[in-house]
Amino acid sequence: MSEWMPAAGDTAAPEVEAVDALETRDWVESLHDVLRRRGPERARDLLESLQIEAQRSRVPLPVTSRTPYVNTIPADRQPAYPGDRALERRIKSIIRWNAMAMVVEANEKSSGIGGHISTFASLATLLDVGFNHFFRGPDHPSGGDLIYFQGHAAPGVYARAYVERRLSAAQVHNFRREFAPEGGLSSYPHPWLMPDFWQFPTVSMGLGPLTAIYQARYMRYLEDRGLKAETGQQVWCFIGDGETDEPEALGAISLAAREHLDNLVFVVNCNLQRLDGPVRGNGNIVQELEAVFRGVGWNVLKVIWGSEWDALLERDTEGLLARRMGEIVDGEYQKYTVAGGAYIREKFWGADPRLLQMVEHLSDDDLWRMRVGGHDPEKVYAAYRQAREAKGAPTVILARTVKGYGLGEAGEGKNVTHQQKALNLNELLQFRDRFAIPLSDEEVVGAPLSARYFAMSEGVSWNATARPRSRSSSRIPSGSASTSMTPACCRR
Ligand SMILES: Cc1ncc(C[n+]2csc(CCOP(=O)(O)OP(=O)(O)O)c2C)c(N)n1
Ligand SMILES: [Mg+2]
Repeated sequence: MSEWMPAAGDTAAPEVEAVDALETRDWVESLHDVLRRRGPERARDLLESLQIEAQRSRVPLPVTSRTPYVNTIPADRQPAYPGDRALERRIKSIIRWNAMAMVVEANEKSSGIGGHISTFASLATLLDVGFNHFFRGPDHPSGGDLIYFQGHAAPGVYARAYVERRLSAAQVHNFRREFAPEGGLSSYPHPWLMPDFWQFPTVSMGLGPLTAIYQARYMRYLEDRGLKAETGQQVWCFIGDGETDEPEALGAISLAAREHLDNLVFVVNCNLQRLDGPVRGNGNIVQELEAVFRGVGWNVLKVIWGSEWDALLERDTEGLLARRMGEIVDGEYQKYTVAGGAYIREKFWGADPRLLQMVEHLSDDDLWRMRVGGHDPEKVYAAYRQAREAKGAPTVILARTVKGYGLGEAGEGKNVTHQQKALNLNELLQFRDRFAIPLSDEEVVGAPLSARYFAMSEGVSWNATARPRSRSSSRIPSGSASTSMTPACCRR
Protein backbone atom coordinates (compact mmCIF):
# COMPACT_ATOMS: atom_id res chain seq x y z
CA MET A 1 0.00 0.00 0.00
CA SER A 2 1.52 3.34 -0.95
CA GLU A 3 1.44 6.23 1.49
CA TRP A 4 0.63 9.69 0.19
CA MET A 5 3.55 12.05 0.87
CA PRO A 6 2.64 15.62 -0.01
CA ALA A 7 5.61 17.27 -1.71
CA ALA A 8 6.61 20.75 -0.61
CA GLY A 9 4.54 23.33 -2.45
CA ASP A 10 2.21 20.62 -3.80
CA THR A 11 -0.84 22.81 -4.19
CA ALA A 12 -3.17 23.55 -7.06
CA ALA A 13 -0.59 25.75 -8.81
CA PRO A 14 -1.04 26.08 -12.60
CA GLU A 15 1.90 23.70 -13.26
CA VAL A 16 0.30 21.09 -11.00
CA GLU A 17 -3.02 21.51 -12.78
CA ALA A 18 -1.26 21.03 -16.13
CA VAL A 19 0.43 17.84 -14.92
CA ASP A 20 -2.91 16.61 -13.52
CA ALA A 21 -4.53 17.18 -16.91
CA LEU A 22 -1.74 15.25 -18.65
CA GLU A 23 -2.00 12.43 -16.16
CA THR A 24 -5.80 12.23 -16.60
CA ARG A 25 -5.38 12.06 -20.36
CA ASP A 26 -2.77 9.38 -19.96
CA TRP A 27 -5.12 7.19 -17.89
CA VAL A 28 -8.00 7.77 -20.29
CA GLU A 29 -5.78 6.79 -23.23
CA SER A 30 -4.70 3.64 -21.39
CA LEU A 31 -8.35 2.72 -20.95
CA HIS A 32 -9.01 3.18 -24.66
CA ASP A 33 -5.96 1.11 -25.47
CA VAL A 34 -7.22 -1.80 -23.35
CA LEU A 35 -10.66 -1.44 -24.92
CA ARG A 36 -9.21 -1.56 -28.42
CA ARG A 37 -6.96 -4.55 -27.73
CA ARG A 38 -9.03 -6.65 -25.32
CA GLY A 39 -12.60 -5.25 -25.30
CA PRO A 40 -15.00 -4.07 -22.57
CA GLU A 41 -14.82 -7.23 -20.40
CA ARG A 42 -11.08 -6.80 -19.85
CA ALA A 43 -11.53 -3.07 -19.21
CA ARG A 44 -14.14 -3.87 -16.56
CA ASP A 45 -11.82 -6.40 -14.87
CA LEU A 46 -9.04 -3.84 -14.75
CA LEU A 47 -11.29 -1.17 -13.28
CA GLU A 48 -12.56 -3.65 -10.70
CA SER A 49 -8.98 -4.48 -9.68
CA LEU A 50 -8.21 -0.79 -9.39
CA GLN A 51 -11.31 -0.30 -7.31
CA ILE A 52 -10.29 -3.06 -4.90
CA GLU A 53 -6.78 -1.65 -4.64
CA ALA A 54 -8.10 1.88 -4.09
CA GLN A 55 -10.46 0.76 -1.36
CA ARG A 56 -7.63 -1.12 0.35
CA SER A 57 -5.60 2.09 0.20
CA ARG A 58 -8.43 4.00 1.89
CA VAL A 59 -9.38 6.07 -1.16
CA PRO A 60 -12.96 7.31 -0.60
CA LEU A 61 -14.65 5.80 -3.66
CA PRO A 62 -17.58 7.37 -5.47
CA VAL A 63 -20.83 5.44 -5.00
CA THR A 64 -20.60 2.93 -7.79
CA SER A 65 -24.32 2.60 -8.40
CA ARG A 66 -24.22 6.08 -9.92
CA THR A 67 -22.68 6.69 -13.31
CA PRO A 68 -21.77 10.15 -14.67
CA TYR A 69 -24.66 12.50 -15.40
CA VAL A 70 -24.66 11.82 -19.13
CA ASN A 71 -26.69 9.58 -21.45
CA THR A 72 -26.11 5.88 -20.87
CA ILE A 73 -26.10 5.27 -24.63
CA PRO A 74 -23.37 7.40 -26.23
CA ALA A 75 -24.12 9.10 -29.54
CA ASP A 76 -21.94 6.71 -31.55
CA ARG A 77 -23.95 3.73 -30.26
CA GLN A 78 -27.31 5.14 -31.26
CA PRO A 79 -29.27 3.24 -33.92
CA ALA A 80 -30.53 5.21 -36.90
CA TYR A 81 -34.04 6.58 -36.36
CA PRO A 82 -36.39 4.58 -38.57
CA GLY A 83 -39.31 7.00 -38.80
CA ASP A 84 -40.15 10.12 -40.79
CA ARG A 85 -39.09 12.74 -38.27
CA ALA A 86 -40.88 15.64 -39.96
CA LEU A 87 -44.18 13.79 -40.24
CA GLU A 88 -43.96 12.49 -36.70
CA ARG A 89 -43.19 15.95 -35.35
CA ARG A 90 -46.21 17.31 -37.14
CA ILE A 91 -48.54 14.69 -35.73
CA LYS A 92 -47.08 15.21 -32.26
CA SER A 93 -47.67 18.96 -32.49
CA ILE A 94 -51.30 18.41 -33.43
CA ILE A 95 -51.70 16.03 -30.49
CA ARG A 96 -50.14 18.64 -28.21
CA TRP A 97 -52.66 21.19 -29.46
CA ASN A 98 -55.63 18.84 -29.01
CA ALA A 99 -54.55 17.95 -25.47
CA MET A 100 -54.08 21.56 -24.47
CA ALA A 101 -57.36 22.64 -26.07
CA MET A 102 -59.27 19.88 -24.30
CA VAL A 103 -58.15 21.06 -20.86
CA VAL A 104 -58.63 24.74 -21.65
CA GLU A 105 -62.13 24.08 -23.00
CA ALA A 106 -63.14 22.04 -19.96
CA ASN A 107 -61.84 24.79 -17.70
CA GLU A 108 -63.65 27.51 -19.61
CA LYS A 109 -66.92 25.62 -19.42
CA SER A 110 -66.56 25.11 -15.73
CA SER A 111 -63.65 26.78 -14.01
CA GLY A 112 -61.88 24.56 -11.56
CA ILE A 113 -62.80 21.37 -13.41
CA GLY A 114 -59.42 21.68 -15.07
CA GLY A 115 -57.21 18.80 -15.93
CA HIS A 116 -53.50 18.97 -16.51
CA ILE A 117 -51.71 20.48 -19.49
CA SER A 118 -48.13 20.46 -18.25
CA THR A 119 -47.70 16.78 -17.46
CA PHE A 120 -48.48 15.65 -21.02
CA ALA A 121 -46.47 18.59 -22.41
CA SER A 122 -43.43 16.97 -20.78
CA LEU A 123 -44.40 13.42 -21.76
CA ALA A 124 -45.39 13.91 -25.42
CA THR A 125 -42.17 12.66 -27.05
CA LEU A 126 -41.82 9.74 -24.64
CA LEU A 127 -45.34 8.56 -25.50
CA ASP A 128 -45.17 9.30 -29.22
CA VAL A 129 -41.99 7.33 -29.86
CA GLY A 130 -43.63 4.44 -28.03
CA PHE A 131 -46.87 4.67 -30.04
CA ASN A 132 -45.11 5.12 -33.37
CA HIS A 133 -42.41 2.48 -33.03
CA PHE A 134 -42.81 0.15 -30.07
CA PHE A 135 -46.19 -0.43 -28.48
CA ARG A 136 -47.98 -3.47 -29.86
CA GLY A 137 -51.73 -3.29 -30.20
CA PRO A 138 -54.10 -6.14 -29.38
CA ASP A 139 -54.16 -7.11 -33.07
CA HIS A 140 -50.41 -7.84 -33.05
CA PRO A 141 -49.63 -11.57 -33.54
CA SER A 142 -47.82 -11.68 -30.20
CA GLY A 143 -50.69 -10.01 -28.35
CA GLY A 144 -50.85 -6.42 -27.17
CA ASP A 145 -48.39 -4.82 -24.81
CA LEU A 146 -49.80 -3.71 -21.50
CA ILE A 147 -49.35 -0.02 -20.87
CA TYR A 148 -49.66 1.87 -17.62
CA PHE A 149 -49.99 5.54 -18.58
CA GLN A 150 -49.01 8.36 -16.26
CA GLY A 151 -52.52 9.27 -15.10
CA HIS A 152 -52.30 13.05 -15.31
CA ALA A 153 -51.23 12.84 -18.93
CA ALA A 154 -54.65 11.40 -19.91
CA PRO A 155 -55.51 14.42 -22.15
CA GLY A 156 -52.57 13.51 -24.39
CA VAL A 157 -53.75 9.93 -24.80
CA TYR A 158 -57.26 11.13 -25.61
CA ALA A 159 -55.81 13.71 -28.02
CA ARG A 160 -54.04 11.02 -29.97
CA ALA A 161 -57.07 8.74 -29.94
CA TYR A 162 -59.11 11.59 -31.39
CA VAL A 163 -56.54 12.13 -34.14
CA GLU A 164 -56.91 8.43 -34.95
CA ARG A 165 -60.70 8.83 -34.91
CA ARG A 166 -61.14 6.43 -32.03
CA LEU A 167 -63.07 9.00 -30.02
CA SER A 168 -65.94 11.21 -31.14
CA ALA A 169 -65.89 15.00 -31.12
CA ALA A 170 -68.67 14.95 -28.52
CA GLN A 171 -66.53 12.87 -26.19
CA VAL A 172 -63.57 15.19 -26.57
CA HIS A 173 -65.74 18.25 -25.90
CA ASN A 174 -66.94 16.53 -22.75
CA PHE A 175 -63.56 15.88 -21.20
CA ARG A 176 -64.14 15.23 -17.48
CA ARG A 177 -67.92 14.93 -18.12
CA GLU A 178 -68.20 11.24 -18.83
CA PHE A 179 -71.88 11.12 -17.81
CA ALA A 180 -72.97 13.66 -20.43
CA PRO A 181 -75.81 12.11 -22.49
CA GLU A 182 -73.81 12.29 -25.74
CA GLY A 183 -70.75 10.75 -24.11
CA GLY A 184 -67.60 12.11 -22.50
CA LEU A 185 -64.18 11.23 -21.15
CA SER A 186 -63.14 10.44 -17.60
CA SER A 187 -60.56 12.73 -16.06
CA TYR A 188 -57.97 10.01 -15.64
CA PRO A 189 -57.41 6.42 -16.78
CA HIS A 190 -60.53 4.69 -15.52
CA PRO A 191 -61.24 1.17 -16.86
CA TRP A 192 -64.54 0.98 -15.01
CA LEU A 193 -65.98 4.16 -16.54
CA MET A 194 -64.33 3.60 -19.94
CA PRO A 195 -63.92 -0.17 -20.22
CA ASP A 196 -63.28 -0.07 -23.96
CA PHE A 197 -60.45 2.40 -23.64
CA TRP A 198 -58.37 2.16 -20.51
CA GLN A 199 -56.63 -0.96 -19.29
CA PHE A 200 -55.36 0.19 -15.89
CA PRO A 201 -56.24 2.86 -13.33
CA THR A 202 -53.06 4.78 -12.58
CA VAL A 203 -53.83 8.21 -11.19
CA SER A 204 -53.49 7.26 -7.57
CA MET A 205 -49.76 7.74 -7.70
CA GLY A 206 -47.67 4.67 -6.92
CA LEU A 207 -50.28 2.06 -7.82
CA GLY A 208 -49.32 1.92 -11.51
CA PRO A 209 -45.68 0.93 -10.97
CA LEU A 210 -46.56 -1.51 -8.22
CA THR A 211 -49.21 -3.33 -10.25
CA ALA A 212 -47.08 -3.23 -13.41
CA ILE A 213 -44.45 -5.29 -11.62
CA TYR A 214 -46.98 -7.89 -10.50
CA GLN A 215 -48.53 -7.90 -13.99
CA ALA A 216 -45.12 -8.70 -15.52
CA ARG A 217 -44.45 -11.27 -12.80
CA TYR A 218 -47.77 -13.00 -13.42
CA MET A 219 -47.24 -13.06 -17.19
CA ARG A 220 -43.86 -14.69 -16.63
CA TYR A 221 -45.44 -17.20 -14.24
CA LEU A 222 -48.02 -18.19 -16.87
CA GLU A 223 -45.27 -18.58 -19.48
CA ASP A 224 -43.07 -20.65 -17.15
CA ARG A 225 -45.95 -23.01 -16.43
CA GLY A 226 -46.77 -23.40 -20.11
CA LEU A 227 -50.12 -21.66 -19.72
CA LYS A 228 -49.23 -18.81 -22.03
CA ALA A 229 -47.00 -18.75 -25.08
CA GLU A 230 -43.80 -16.71 -24.84
CA THR A 231 -44.53 -14.04 -27.41
CA GLY A 232 -42.41 -11.14 -26.26
CA GLN A 233 -45.42 -9.30 -24.88
CA GLN A 234 -44.23 -6.46 -22.66
CA VAL A 235 -45.43 -4.31 -19.80
CA TRP A 236 -44.61 -0.60 -20.08
CA CYS A 237 -45.15 1.70 -17.14
CA PHE A 238 -44.92 5.50 -17.37
CA ILE A 239 -44.54 7.29 -14.06
CA GLY A 240 -43.75 10.77 -12.80
CA ASP A 241 -40.55 11.58 -10.94
CA GLY A 242 -42.59 12.98 -8.06
CA GLU A 243 -44.56 9.75 -8.09
CA THR A 244 -41.44 7.89 -7.00
CA ASP A 245 -41.88 9.55 -3.60
CA GLU A 246 -44.82 7.19 -3.05
CA PRO A 247 -43.64 4.11 -1.14
CA GLU A 248 -45.65 1.85 -3.48
CA ALA A 249 -43.76 3.10 -6.55
CA LEU A 250 -40.42 1.62 -5.49
CA GLY A 251 -41.70 -0.92 -2.98
CA ALA A 252 -41.49 -3.99 -5.24
CA ILE A 253 -38.61 -3.13 -7.55
CA SER A 254 -36.23 -5.63 -5.98
CA LEU A 255 -38.74 -8.40 -6.74
CA ALA A 256 -38.74 -7.39 -10.41
CA ALA A 257 -34.96 -7.70 -10.57
CA ARG A 258 -34.83 -10.93 -8.57
CA GLU A 259 -37.36 -12.49 -10.95
CA HIS A 260 -35.40 -11.26 -14.00
CA LEU A 261 -38.49 -9.56 -15.44
CA ASP A 262 -37.09 -8.49 -18.79
CA ASN A 263 -40.68 -8.18 -20.01
CA LEU A 264 -40.98 -4.97 -17.97
CA VAL A 265 -39.99 -1.40 -18.83
CA PHE A 266 -40.41 1.62 -16.56
CA VAL A 267 -40.17 5.08 -18.09
CA VAL A 268 -39.77 7.83 -15.49
CA ASN A 269 -40.75 11.27 -16.77
CA CYS A 270 -38.10 13.28 -14.93
CA ASN A 271 -39.39 16.82 -15.39
CA LEU A 272 -37.80 17.63 -12.03
CA GLN A 273 -41.12 18.90 -10.68
CA ARG A 274 -43.86 17.58 -8.50
CA LEU A 275 -46.90 19.69 -7.59
CA ASP A 276 -45.50 23.16 -7.09
CA GLY A 277 -41.75 22.91 -6.94
CA PRO A 278 -38.72 20.76 -7.68
CA VAL A 279 -38.87 17.09 -6.75
CA ARG A 280 -35.35 17.39 -5.36
CA GLY A 281 -34.51 21.03 -4.71
CA ASN A 282 -31.02 20.33 -3.48
CA GLY A 283 -30.52 17.00 -5.12
CA ASN A 284 -30.73 15.23 -8.43
CA ILE A 285 -33.66 12.91 -9.03
CA VAL A 286 -32.12 11.09 -12.00
CA GLN A 287 -28.97 10.22 -10.05
CA GLU A 288 -30.94 9.29 -6.97
CA LEU A 289 -33.21 6.93 -8.91
CA GLU A 290 -30.29 5.46 -10.81
CA ALA A 291 -28.69 4.43 -7.51
CA VAL A 292 -31.92 2.91 -6.23
CA PHE A 293 -32.74 0.90 -9.37
CA ARG A 294 -29.19 -0.10 -10.22
CA GLY A 295 -28.63 -1.08 -6.62
CA VAL A 296 -31.28 -3.80 -6.85
CA GLY A 297 -30.24 -5.00 -10.31
CA TRP A 298 -32.28 -3.14 -12.95
CA ASN A 299 -30.81 -2.02 -16.28
CA VAL A 300 -30.75 1.75 -16.00
CA LEU A 301 -30.80 3.86 -19.15
CA LYS A 302 -30.40 7.58 -18.59
CA VAL A 303 -31.73 9.85 -21.34
CA ILE A 304 -30.58 13.21 -20.08
CA TRP A 305 -29.23 15.26 -22.99
CA GLY A 306 -30.55 15.86 -26.50
CA SER A 307 -28.53 15.65 -29.74
CA GLU A 308 -27.42 19.31 -29.47
CA TRP A 309 -25.02 18.23 -26.70
CA ASP A 310 -23.37 15.41 -28.69
CA ALA A 311 -20.62 17.45 -30.35
CA LEU A 312 -19.70 19.14 -27.06
CA LEU A 313 -19.52 15.85 -25.18
CA GLU A 314 -17.41 14.42 -27.98
CA ARG A 315 -14.84 17.17 -27.41
CA ASP A 316 -14.98 16.73 -23.62
CA THR A 317 -11.96 14.44 -23.48
CA GLU A 318 -11.07 15.37 -19.90
CA GLY A 319 -14.60 14.89 -18.57
CA LEU A 320 -14.90 18.56 -17.58
CA LEU A 321 -18.35 18.99 -19.04
CA ALA A 322 -19.65 15.65 -17.74
CA ARG A 323 -18.46 16.55 -14.26
CA ARG A 324 -20.06 20.02 -14.44
CA MET A 325 -23.34 18.46 -15.58
CA GLY A 326 -23.31 16.30 -12.46
CA GLU A 327 -22.64 19.21 -10.10
CA ILE A 328 -25.88 21.08 -10.75
CA VAL A 329 -28.90 20.37 -8.56
CA ASP A 330 -32.42 20.05 -9.95
CA GLY A 331 -33.65 23.37 -8.57
CA GLU A 332 -30.88 25.13 -10.48
CA TYR A 333 -31.56 23.16 -13.68
CA GLN A 334 -35.17 24.25 -13.39
CA LYS A 335 -34.02 27.85 -13.06
CA TYR A 336 -32.03 27.47 -16.32
CA THR A 337 -35.29 26.62 -18.14
CA VAL A 338 -36.90 29.90 -17.16
CA ALA A 339 -33.88 32.24 -16.88
CA GLY A 340 -32.58 31.97 -20.48
CA GLY A 341 -29.27 31.62 -22.31
CA ALA A 342 -27.27 34.50 -20.80
CA TYR A 343 -27.94 33.12 -17.32
CA ILE A 344 -26.97 29.62 -18.44
CA ARG A 345 -23.72 30.90 -19.95
CA GLU A 346 -22.78 32.73 -16.78
CA LYS A 347 -23.85 30.16 -14.19
CA PHE A 348 -23.27 26.83 -15.93
CA TRP A 349 -20.55 27.38 -18.49
CA GLY A 350 -18.93 30.24 -16.57
CA ALA A 351 -17.74 27.89 -13.85
CA ASP A 352 -14.50 27.27 -15.80
CA PRO A 353 -12.86 29.28 -18.61
CA ARG A 354 -12.31 26.05 -20.56
CA LEU A 355 -16.06 25.36 -20.46
CA LEU A 356 -16.83 28.90 -21.59
CA GLN A 357 -14.50 28.39 -24.51
CA MET A 358 -16.35 25.25 -25.57
CA VAL A 359 -19.50 27.27 -26.30
CA GLU A 360 -18.09 30.57 -27.51
CA HIS A 361 -19.42 29.79 -31.01
CA LEU A 362 -22.98 29.46 -29.67
CA SER A 363 -25.42 32.35 -29.06
CA ASP A 364 -27.36 32.71 -25.80
CA ASP A 365 -30.43 31.59 -27.68
CA ASP A 366 -28.60 28.46 -28.91
CA LEU A 367 -27.60 27.66 -25.34
CA TRP A 368 -31.17 28.00 -24.14
CA ARG A 369 -32.54 25.83 -26.95
CA MET A 370 -30.30 22.83 -26.31
CA ARG A 371 -32.85 20.15 -25.54
CA VAL A 372 -32.89 17.65 -22.74
CA GLY A 373 -33.05 14.00 -23.76
CA GLY A 374 -36.72 13.25 -23.16
CA HIS A 375 -37.67 15.73 -25.88
CA ASP A 376 -35.35 14.22 -28.47
CA PRO A 377 -37.00 11.33 -30.37
CA GLU A 378 -33.63 9.91 -31.46
CA LYS A 379 -32.38 9.55 -27.89
CA VAL A 380 -35.71 8.16 -26.74
CA TYR A 381 -35.82 5.68 -29.63
CA ALA A 382 -32.31 4.40 -28.79
CA ALA A 383 -33.30 3.78 -25.18
CA TYR A 384 -36.62 2.11 -26.02
CA ARG A 385 -34.91 -0.18 -28.48
CA GLN A 386 -32.34 -1.26 -25.93
CA ALA A 387 -35.10 -1.76 -23.37
CA ARG A 388 -37.12 -3.91 -25.75
CA GLU A 389 -34.10 -6.09 -26.48
CA ALA A 390 -32.81 -6.32 -22.88
CA LYS A 391 -32.36 -9.77 -21.42
CA GLY A 392 -32.23 -10.96 -17.83
CA ALA A 393 -33.39 -7.86 -15.97
CA PRO A 394 -36.11 -5.20 -16.08
CA THR A 395 -35.20 -1.82 -17.56
CA VAL A 396 -35.87 1.66 -16.24
CA ILE A 397 -35.47 4.67 -18.51
CA LEU A 398 -34.81 7.89 -16.63
CA ALA A 399 -35.68 10.63 -19.10
CA ARG A 400 -35.06 14.32 -18.43
CA THR A 401 -37.97 16.49 -19.61
CA VAL A 402 -39.35 19.97 -19.02
CA LYS A 403 -42.71 20.32 -17.31
CA GLY A 404 -45.02 22.46 -19.43
CA TYR A 405 -42.69 22.08 -22.47
CA GLY A 406 -43.82 24.52 -25.16
CA LEU A 407 -46.06 26.59 -22.91
CA GLY A 408 -43.50 29.41 -22.85
CA GLU A 409 -44.59 32.30 -20.67
CA ALA A 410 -47.68 30.34 -19.71
CA GLY A 411 -45.66 28.02 -17.52
CA GLU A 412 -42.75 26.18 -19.14
CA GLY A 413 -40.59 24.91 -16.30
CA LYS A 414 -42.27 27.20 -13.77
CA ASN A 415 -43.30 26.11 -10.31
CA VAL A 416 -46.93 27.03 -11.02
CA THR A 417 -47.16 24.98 -14.20
CA HIS A 418 -48.80 21.92 -12.67
CA GLN A 419 -51.98 23.91 -12.03
CA GLN A 420 -52.01 25.64 -15.42
CA LYS A 421 -55.42 25.08 -16.97
CA ALA A 422 -56.12 28.23 -18.97
CA LEU A 423 -54.21 30.09 -21.68
CA ASN A 424 -54.88 33.67 -22.73
CA LEU A 425 -55.07 34.63 -26.39
CA ASN A 426 -51.45 35.65 -26.61
CA GLU A 427 -50.31 32.38 -25.07
CA LEU A 428 -52.50 30.44 -27.51
CA LEU A 429 -50.93 32.29 -30.44
CA GLN A 430 -47.45 31.56 -29.11
CA PHE A 431 -48.33 27.90 -28.74
CA ARG A 432 -49.68 27.87 -32.31
CA ASP A 433 -46.43 29.38 -33.60
CA ARG A 434 -44.09 27.21 -31.54
CA PHE A 435 -45.67 24.03 -32.85
CA ALA A 436 -46.69 25.32 -36.29
CA ILE A 437 -50.35 24.50 -35.79
CA PRO A 438 -52.28 25.10 -39.02
CA LEU A 439 -54.70 27.70 -37.65
CA SER A 440 -55.02 31.33 -38.68
CA ASP A 441 -55.09 34.10 -36.06
CA GLU A 442 -58.84 34.37 -36.54
CA GLU A 443 -59.27 30.66 -35.97
CA VAL A 444 -57.17 30.80 -32.81
CA VAL A 445 -59.37 33.60 -31.46
CA GLY A 446 -62.28 31.19 -31.60
CA ALA A 447 -60.25 28.22 -30.43
CA PRO A 448 -60.33 26.04 -28.58
CA LEU A 449 -64.05 26.40 -27.78
CA SER A 450 -65.04 26.47 -31.41
CA ALA A 451 -64.12 22.88 -32.17
CA ARG A 452 -60.56 23.48 -33.26
CA TYR A 453 -59.47 19.95 -32.67
CA PHE A 454 -57.76 17.95 -35.36
CA ALA A 455 -58.46 14.44 -36.46
CA MET A 456 -57.29 12.39 -39.43
CA SER A 457 -58.82 13.48 -42.74
CA GLU A 458 -59.98 16.77 -41.33
CA GLY A 459 -57.97 18.78 -43.78
CA VAL A 460 -54.65 18.94 -41.92
CA SER A 461 -51.57 18.71 -44.06
CA TRP A 462 -49.70 16.10 -42.05
CA ASN A 463 -46.63 16.22 -44.25
CA ALA A 464 -46.21 19.97 -44.34
CA THR A 465 -43.28 21.52 -42.52
CA ALA A 466 -44.39 25.10 -43.09
CA ARG A 467 -47.53 26.26 -41.38
CA PRO A 468 -50.50 26.85 -43.66
CA ARG A 469 -52.53 29.77 -42.37
CA SER A 470 -55.83 28.15 -43.10
CA ARG A 471 -56.95 24.61 -42.53
CA SER A 472 -59.12 24.55 -45.63
CA SER A 473 -56.09 24.72 -47.93
CA SER A 474 -54.66 21.30 -47.24
CA ARG A 475 -55.54 17.63 -47.09
CA ILE A 476 -54.11 14.48 -45.56
CA PRO A 477 -51.98 12.84 -48.22
CA SER A 478 -52.15 9.19 -47.24
CA GLY A 479 -53.17 6.82 -44.52
CA SER A 480 -49.63 5.71 -43.73
CA ALA A 481 -49.44 7.65 -40.50
CA SER A 482 -52.67 6.24 -39.16
CA THR A 483 -51.76 2.62 -39.85
CA SER A 484 -48.50 3.01 -37.93
CA MET A 485 -50.29 4.26 -34.86
CA THR A 486 -51.72 1.26 -33.05
CA PRO A 487 -53.19 2.39 -29.76
CA ALA A 488 -52.08 0.11 -27.00
CA CYS A 489 -54.43 1.87 -24.62
CA CYS A 490 -57.57 0.78 -26.43
CA ARG A 491 -59.16 -2.59 -25.97
CA ARG A 492 -60.94 -3.89 -29.01
C1 LIG B 1 -51.44 8.97 -4.03
C2 LIG B 1 -51.60 10.33 -4.64
N1 LIG B 1 -51.29 11.42 -3.90
C3 LIG B 1 -51.45 12.67 -4.41
C4 LIG B 1 -51.93 12.83 -5.68
C5 LIG B 1 -52.13 14.25 -6.22
N2 LIG B 1 -51.20 14.58 -7.27
C6 LIG B 1 -51.59 14.64 -8.54
S1 LIG B 1 -50.33 15.00 -9.61
C7 LIG B 1 -49.24 15.11 -8.34
C8 LIG B 1 -47.80 15.45 -8.61
C9 LIG B 1 -47.26 14.62 -9.69
O1 LIG B 1 -45.89 14.83 -9.83
P1 LIG B 1 -45.10 13.90 -10.80
O2 LIG B 1 -45.32 12.48 -10.42
O3 LIG B 1 -43.72 14.38 -10.82
O4 LIG B 1 -45.82 14.11 -12.19
P2 LIG B 1 -45.67 15.31 -13.26
O5 LIG B 1 -47.02 15.94 -13.33
O6 LIG B 1 -44.61 16.24 -12.76
O7 LIG B 1 -45.28 14.65 -14.54
C10 LIG B 1 -49.86 14.86 -7.13
C11 LIG B 1 -49.18 14.92 -5.81
C12 LIG B 1 -52.26 11.66 -6.42
N3 LIG B 1 -52.73 11.73 -7.65
N4 LIG B 1 -52.07 10.43 -5.88
MG1 LIG C 1 -42.66 15.51 -12.20
